Amino acid sequence: EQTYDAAALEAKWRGVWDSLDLFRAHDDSEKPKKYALTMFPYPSGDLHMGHAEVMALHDVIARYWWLKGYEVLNPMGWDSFGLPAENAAIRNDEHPATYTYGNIETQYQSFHRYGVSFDWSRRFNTSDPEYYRWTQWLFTKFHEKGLAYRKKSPVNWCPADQTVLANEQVVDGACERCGAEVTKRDLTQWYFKTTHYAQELLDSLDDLAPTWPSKVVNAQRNWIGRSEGAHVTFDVALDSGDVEPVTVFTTRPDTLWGATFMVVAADADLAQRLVAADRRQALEDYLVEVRKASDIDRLATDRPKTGVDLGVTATNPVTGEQVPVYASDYVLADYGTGAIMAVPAHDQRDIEFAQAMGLPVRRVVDTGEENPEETYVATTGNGTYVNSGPLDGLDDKEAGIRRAIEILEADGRGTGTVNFRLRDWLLSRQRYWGAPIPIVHCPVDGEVAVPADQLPVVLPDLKGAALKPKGTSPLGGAADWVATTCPTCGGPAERDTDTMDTFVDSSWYFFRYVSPHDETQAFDPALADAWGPVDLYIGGDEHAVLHLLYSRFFTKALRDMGLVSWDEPFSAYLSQGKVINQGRKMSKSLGNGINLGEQLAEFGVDAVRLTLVFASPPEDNIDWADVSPDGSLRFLKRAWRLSGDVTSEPGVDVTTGDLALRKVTAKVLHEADQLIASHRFNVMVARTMELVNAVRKAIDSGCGGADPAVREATEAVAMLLSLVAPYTAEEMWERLGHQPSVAQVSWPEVDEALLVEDQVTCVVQVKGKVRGRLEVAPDISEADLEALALTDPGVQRALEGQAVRKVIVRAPKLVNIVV
Ligand code: ANZ
Repeated sequence: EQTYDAAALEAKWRGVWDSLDLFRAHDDSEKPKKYALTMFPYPSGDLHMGHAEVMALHDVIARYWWLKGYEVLNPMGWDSFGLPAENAAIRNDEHPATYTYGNIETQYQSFHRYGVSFDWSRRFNTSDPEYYRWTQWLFTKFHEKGLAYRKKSPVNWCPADQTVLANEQVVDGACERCGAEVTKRDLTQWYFKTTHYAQELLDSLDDLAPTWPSKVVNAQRNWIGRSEGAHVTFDVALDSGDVEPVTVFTTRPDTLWGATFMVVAADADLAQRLVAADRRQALEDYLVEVRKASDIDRLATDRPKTGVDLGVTATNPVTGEQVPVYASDYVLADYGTGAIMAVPAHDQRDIEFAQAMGLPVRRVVDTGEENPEETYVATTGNGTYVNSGPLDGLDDKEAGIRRAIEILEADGRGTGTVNFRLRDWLLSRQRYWGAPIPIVHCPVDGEVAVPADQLPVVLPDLKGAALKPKGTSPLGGAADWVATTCPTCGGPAERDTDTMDTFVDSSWYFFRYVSPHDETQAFDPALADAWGPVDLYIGGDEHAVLHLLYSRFFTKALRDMGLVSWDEPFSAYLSQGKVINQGRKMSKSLGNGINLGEQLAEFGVDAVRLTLVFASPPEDNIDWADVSPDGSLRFLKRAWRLSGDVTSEPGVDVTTGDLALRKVTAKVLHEADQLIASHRFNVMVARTMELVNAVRKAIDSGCGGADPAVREATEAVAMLLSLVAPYTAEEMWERLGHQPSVAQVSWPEVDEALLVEDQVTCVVQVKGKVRGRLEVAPDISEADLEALALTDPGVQRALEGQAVRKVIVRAPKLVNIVV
């Protein structure tokens, strides 16, 4: 009698699988194609429990598709540029590549051991020159189309890390990484024009909504942030005597009659242009404070309102009134036009500002609530317009907005417009370990893109202290590298010294997988059409907005360049929960981390994978304190033992087998299809466990190991288990007398006849006496059962034409007729 030894199975089958080259995706296959993708890892350290979870879930789908007869593209690689490698290099006085490629090798070994069905022949790293050459090429294409451009703008700046931070990296005014107080800096930076696709990125979300999690769709909708409203122009009388027209964006042009002052963003150029000479110093003093706050702080409603009177007035275009103009930090420089008309009666932030500064409040919509002029609480709902000239008496907000826009458009003081919250993507970084921006700055020709045949622009070899942040890009220190010639005129020129945000690398990697070794193009358009778009993408919540939105933007841009025919990259998206421990996120400080390597050593790959898939629906968190890898291991042994108890030969005629067991097998296989389609992998595992119990019972107490139904059921167990516990499944398959690999079998067609449920007997009573018995399906509906009962001959006789008063139906077992 053999024993189950997880480590031995792993060692045995890994080698066999490698030699069989099971999961290579063939471009020329006749089979229908599927593209399964899971987010590629960042190479910091070894794989952890989070990776283990997502890979286990992802592999269920990929392996299932193979069994269902698809040619499956299931690639893997590394997102290998980025800051941690650079910081480690500075610490250890080495090259970032040392850290990066060392960790990649470690992670590769772990993936390999973990038995995920990746096509390793397509592996690449985004930091390989063979890859970033094409990242750079795409940048030049975007540049050519006007989708990549430079502009000077205030950016969040961490004085300690000496780098630009994205808004999301600023928490309570401090750097997310080091805690230093973040300031603002004006820098010339590269941007991708994501806003060009704002409307389309929003519209396509409707198509994705059925197959993407609603929280991701909603997060993207909010991020894109479409608002309908109007641009309204106020004339501001400057103290120089000139008049400067200032346009505001408002979603409530209907409240213009209540606009009692104007506010401009304190840190916008506009404030500098408008401010009266005797208020300039006050503005400068105020700005020192403003630069310390993050946008998120600035928009917070509970923040005390502060600001500066700019000493000039504006003309309200509908009332003709002169209203004061203020600068404040609650108005953002880069949203709308950076200036607002303040309607304190109906906007809470405006009324708080009015209260703080002693400015007038005028109600123009009577909502029936207490008057904001007295309460200093803004009313924002629908109501009847008052004090609003031509709008007076109207009582519908939408009608009011329409009317106001008509009035403004009639005399050229405003227009209806749509505004988006989405900003262009700031993609340049003053760091070393990224793809260099392939632009040459020439005194004659200006910004010149490096031609395709001169790509890649290879990173100069810098390491250790040369990488230390100093506020300018480390690439600037490589004088020989910076000095170059202009591709257009051949004269002396300088290379751009910024590198690209690593999100650029990951915005197109799923294209590269279709032809990863192509040296002539970024990807083969025909193969992209053949394989793409990705049928199911699995990844974490933290990428709900940035990575997923950037990838969508890239896809639309590439479509418009004629490089691909699809316009959304990921047809379906599944966001998996986290692995936590004892109710808390795993962390060093809590000391509750679970080490993947130790779990694998103790329970084996299959038991860990099974535990992760079985624990919960994929979207939910898994608390490692609540699961039992030990129980998973016991189950795997139980399943494995079945394969030793089957005594019939492979290929035996199963139709002569025990009918009851055959029905259980058919039902489990049938349900598994539906469960996998709806991503309820945990229930699929539960059904597999039920099947194992049924076979065990059949062997021990009924038909015995020779019954063909026992073989049929055990083979089904091996096949189902191959989705989650491939080593055990492969061993079972061999013990059942088959050649490897179970990963290559065809999912059996289920005989419909076996799915028909057995009938149950229903008793029909008339006036409390049994008058009939019906053989019905166990899931018969109450209505069907009632109709059937009333037409039963015995029941008809008992009724003798009496009127039925009531029928009480307890499907499927009882019908009681009252006359
Ligand atoms: C007057 C008004 C009256 C407004 C009212 C609202 C209510 P969303 O929906 O988020 O697009 N606003 C415009 N630009 C701004 C900026 N740069 N910083 C801060 N606030 C700004 O919000 C649009 C509304 O936010 C605009 O409509 C404007 O205030 C304000 F009863 O204009 B409203």
